[in-house]
Amino acid sequence: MRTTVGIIGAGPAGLLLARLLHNAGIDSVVLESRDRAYVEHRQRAGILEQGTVDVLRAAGAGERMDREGLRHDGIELRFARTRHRVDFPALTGGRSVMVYAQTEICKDLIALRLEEGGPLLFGAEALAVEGAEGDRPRVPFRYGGREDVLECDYVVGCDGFWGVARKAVPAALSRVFERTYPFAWLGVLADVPPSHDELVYARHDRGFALLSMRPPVTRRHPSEEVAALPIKSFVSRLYLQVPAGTDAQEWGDAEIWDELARRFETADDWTLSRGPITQKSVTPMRSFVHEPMRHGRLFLAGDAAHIVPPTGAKGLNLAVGDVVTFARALTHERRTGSAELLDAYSATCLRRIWQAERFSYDMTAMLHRAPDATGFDDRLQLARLRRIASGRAAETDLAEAYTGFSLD
Ligand code: RFL
Ligand code: PHB
Repeated sequence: MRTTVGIIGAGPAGLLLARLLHNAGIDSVVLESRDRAYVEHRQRAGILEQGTVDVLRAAGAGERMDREGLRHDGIELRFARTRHRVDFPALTGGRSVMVYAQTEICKDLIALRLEEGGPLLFGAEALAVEGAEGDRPRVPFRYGGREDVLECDYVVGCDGFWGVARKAVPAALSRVFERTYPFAWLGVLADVPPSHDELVYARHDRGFALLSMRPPVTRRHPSEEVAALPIKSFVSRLYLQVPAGTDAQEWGDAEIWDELARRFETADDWTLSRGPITQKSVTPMRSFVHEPMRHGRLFLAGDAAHIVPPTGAKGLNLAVGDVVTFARALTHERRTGSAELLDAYSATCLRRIWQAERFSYDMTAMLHRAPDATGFDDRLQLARLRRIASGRAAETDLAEAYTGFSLD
């Protein structure tokens, strides 16, 4: 099999890249090791930066997002039983974010890709990337019990943190910058209207908690007589800081709600609405950057090259930034014959990535309680939060970083 751009992985990075290349008239093949249902239902990100929203719209993949997504103009910081709202448009000259789940972006992009005729192969596992230093990199892969080879002009590794692409960069040329954290997030989905209309990031002596949501799902009424009346079911997405290595099944549903209620408690009459928990999972926290993001004709994009702890809601947005940068660079090369943007790919992406690493680390450190935290650490966290709540400079820094750094 032969193509211009071989894309490994059909997460948001690989799927969006295939769409951007298609729009630019460049052919590609996407190899995805899992099946379609798995990719469409893997619960992950929920917050899109303004720039990500603009890119999806311009790519012709924003129609359902614009219909169903929720525009959010702020977040709430909660600490010492007080609440502080950060107003994004007022602090950033009009920017906001969108609540629209990663699962839905993947569904939209998969549908578009299949409509335009693919190729997008599910159940196709890339085994390696070979010949990245030469003109014809190759990706051997296993599909339907057989082994085949994808021959390409370029390979983009969009295969996430556990993929094979990064391993094709020789160890002598790789530099890894990494931090792991002694805590994780227990995440739940619950069939209950969110208890607040914006996200709540809570710092508490017992640990961090986050209240988020998914856009309401519209279902038909089960009874025939009222079938014409659609029912809106509301979905809350909630997270609790737990020790690293926690098994989600150790936590009973009532215990989760009790702990969330404690950590979100305020001095006013705010209350947490409870409902049936439909999904539970634990996410480890990590900061990770692999430099460089290019080796010859192999380019790394998204989680394959970098990971941020989810406190800054940046992972998916970084993946989008990388593939936009690659698609622009390749289009430029096709139009002008100049490889200057492809040559600058790694440095261009890394500037933005390190800003997001910095922000995600700061948010994590400000809001989580480390197991060995002292009273001094607690006081510093509160001082940081109070500085944001009472000073426009610190608050603007948060609002600018949360709504996203420019892609240019
Ligand atoms: P993905 O989504 O991991 O996709 C990689 C794909 O590659 C496939 N693959 C292979 N295919 C073929 N051959 C192989 N050898 C392969 N090896 C792997 C995999 O099956 C998979 O389909 O990476 P991508 O596309 O770079 O996207 C990155 C995002 O998924 C990730 O950064 C975000 O989900 C992070 N994240 C968040 N990001 C945000 O911007 N906003 C958020 O609010 C946010 N919240 C989150 C998050 C991540 C979380 N978890 C679970 C890590 C919340 C959580 C809880
Ligand atoms: C989510 O809704 O899944 C979410 C929101 C904000 C974050 C992380 C995850 O910082």
